[in-house]
Amino acid sequence: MDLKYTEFNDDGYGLTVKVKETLVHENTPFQTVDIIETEGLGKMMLMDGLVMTSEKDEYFYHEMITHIPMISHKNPANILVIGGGDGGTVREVVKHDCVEKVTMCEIDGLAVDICKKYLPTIACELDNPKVNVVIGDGVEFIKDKKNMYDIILIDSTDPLGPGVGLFTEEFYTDVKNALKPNGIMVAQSESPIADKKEMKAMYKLLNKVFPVVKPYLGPIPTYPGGFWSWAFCSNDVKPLDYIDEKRASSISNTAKIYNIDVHKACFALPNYVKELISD
Ligand code: AG3
Repeated sequence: MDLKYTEFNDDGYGLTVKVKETLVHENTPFQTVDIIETEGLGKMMLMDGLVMTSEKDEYFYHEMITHIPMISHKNPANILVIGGGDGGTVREVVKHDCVEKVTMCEIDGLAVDICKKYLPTIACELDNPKVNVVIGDGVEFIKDKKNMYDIILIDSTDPLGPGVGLFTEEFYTDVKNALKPNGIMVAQSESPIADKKEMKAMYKLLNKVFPVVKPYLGPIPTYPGGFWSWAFCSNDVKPLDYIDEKRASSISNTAKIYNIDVHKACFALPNYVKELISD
């Protein structure tokens, strides 16, 4: 039989992958987690039926969410990842030698265990001694953290299910207060092709909270629309104010996506996206 999986977007089209077999189908207390063995993309992880990551194309997302803010900071030492239970973002963060501590706060402990077992090339740094995995709700975790982190990365699902609380003005305000001076938050901010409504709503809230809010863009073959955005937010740092050239070149030596040209270019926005994110 010819098995296929399609994630449709709201406009009724989507990406289809050929599936060899389903390895995991688990209802955790928070969501459904699937691991499917695909024909061309290795293992793929779905949450509530939405594509989160695949072995063959995960770097498009994980390099962009991580290295753009990390290299825009002079000395990122204390890092917080909210969500990101597959570990891909943490794996990229620890590539920066200046990092002293990474805390990953993920709500779904079972999802982390599944990723460790089935996606070892992605989850491989979760046991690194610099990494502290907290299983809990990021919305609660951040509340009493003040002036603590150099970089905060919001590696969330879509604004649905357990991810909803990570798209509110209250949460963004707590994140802002948890940043140190010169700190940067980057949050995944949906597809400028498939999720225009969600993006507009998210940037409206971010603009209320942070003095600096700039989207950046990149391709992701397996996400809706094939094209994705991240929000670069800060109290005091503008994108491209600073690029740590030494770390940028050492990271780009082994990266598949990241280099200084990509870093500089990703903040260029098509006209309709500029319009979408302005109030
Ligand atoms: N975070 C998921 C981004 C949202 C994807 N949305 C979708 N497929 N509808 C990525 C998790 C990777 N660490």
